[in-house]
Amino acid sequence: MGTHTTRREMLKGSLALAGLGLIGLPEWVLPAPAEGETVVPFTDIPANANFNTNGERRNYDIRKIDGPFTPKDQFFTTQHYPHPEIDPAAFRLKISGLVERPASLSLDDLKKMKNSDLVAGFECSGNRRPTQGLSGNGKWTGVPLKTVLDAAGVKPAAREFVFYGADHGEEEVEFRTQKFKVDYNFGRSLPREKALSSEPFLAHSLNGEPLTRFQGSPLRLVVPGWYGVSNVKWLSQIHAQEEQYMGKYQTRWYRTVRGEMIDGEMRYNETGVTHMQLKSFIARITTDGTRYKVLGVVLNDGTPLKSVEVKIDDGPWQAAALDQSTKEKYSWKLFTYTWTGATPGEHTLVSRVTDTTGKVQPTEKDLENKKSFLEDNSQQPRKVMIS
Ligand SMILES: Nc1nc2c(c(=O)[nH]1)N[C@H]1C(S)=C(S)[C@@H](COP(=O)(O)O)O[C@H]1N2
Ligand SMILES: [Mo]
Repeated sequence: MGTHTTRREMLKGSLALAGLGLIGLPEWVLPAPAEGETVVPFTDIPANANFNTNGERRNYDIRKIDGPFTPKDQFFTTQHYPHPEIDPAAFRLKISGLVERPASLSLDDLKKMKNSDLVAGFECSGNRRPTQGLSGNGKWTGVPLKTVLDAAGVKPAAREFVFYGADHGEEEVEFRTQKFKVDYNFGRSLPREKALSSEPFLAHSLNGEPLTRFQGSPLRLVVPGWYGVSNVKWLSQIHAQEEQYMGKYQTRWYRTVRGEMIDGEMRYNETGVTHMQLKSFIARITTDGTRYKVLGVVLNDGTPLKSVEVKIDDGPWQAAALDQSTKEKYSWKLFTYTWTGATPGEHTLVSRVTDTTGKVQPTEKDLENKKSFLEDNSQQPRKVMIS
């Protein structure tokens, strides 16, 4: 089957007609599998692979993407301690430290401030092959962090803002040759410049409904364009301080160890996990028996994209189309590609994304000097069997 058949098929629909001649417009618009279509299994995932889509640790089965937003009961969940249960009526967000007016805010206090919506997708920095299921996209409702901090009056000496979750557990903290057992809260921090920018957001709702316990009810931080770990769930306190915050989940657990060539010297560097690295992956391939539809996901820090491409076996890179339903700056972006002329046998498909600064998604080989597994944004080849 060649391009001609596809053209003729396209002409049958007025939707397709409207798109003719406009390069980059998808030939099919909605990511939901159409009636009569089946998902083509990936042969690089064992049939009995555990996608772990239930329970306290949950993946999102990306093969089920059926629109721009991840449904609340399918959004992935991951955390270090058990999900705490917080009564929204008794909930208070404490604002403490280097502020003029320390506060204790109820959910109603926050809802009375000027609320807005934020579309933001994110992945866990540990998200990787084969399932890529620690990723999702949501429409969050709440208050910009800056609104709350401005109301509290941040003092000039405040350099660092620490965000504590209500979840906690016993931890052994090491200092040189000593070890202390302490009751530890999940905590993350943002530097002053980031905290007081217009972007970080305090969300009480996901896709128009109150946050579920899994997603951090009743309130979480969302730092658009940053890896999931920044998005502190069950947020209970914001503390402004002068010193750098060195908590476990800030400086130790979430860091990347990589060798980098700097002026001809190999330097081993350890950096904190912050903004998302440019990434794309194929989420699902479906067929109606003749043509094959490839659906994929792009995640990054909000830098505009130049292109997404798909390569089949040793063929050339071919342009994929960005779906128009995921255009917001911090949304994940869905892309589509129609694969015609698939021959029987096993095939390898891979996607790569390029942004407008010229950054190209790296291959696995390009990342060989990255020793720790977080921030794996490498191109992911996917195998399918065509019968
Ligand atoms: N309070 C709290 N917030 C947390 C975590 C946690 O362990 N405790 N885990 C972080 C990590 S590592 C990720 S990837 C995201 C996951 O968010 P989700 O469960 O809503 O998908 O939450 C972040 N926020
Ligand atoms: Mo994470």
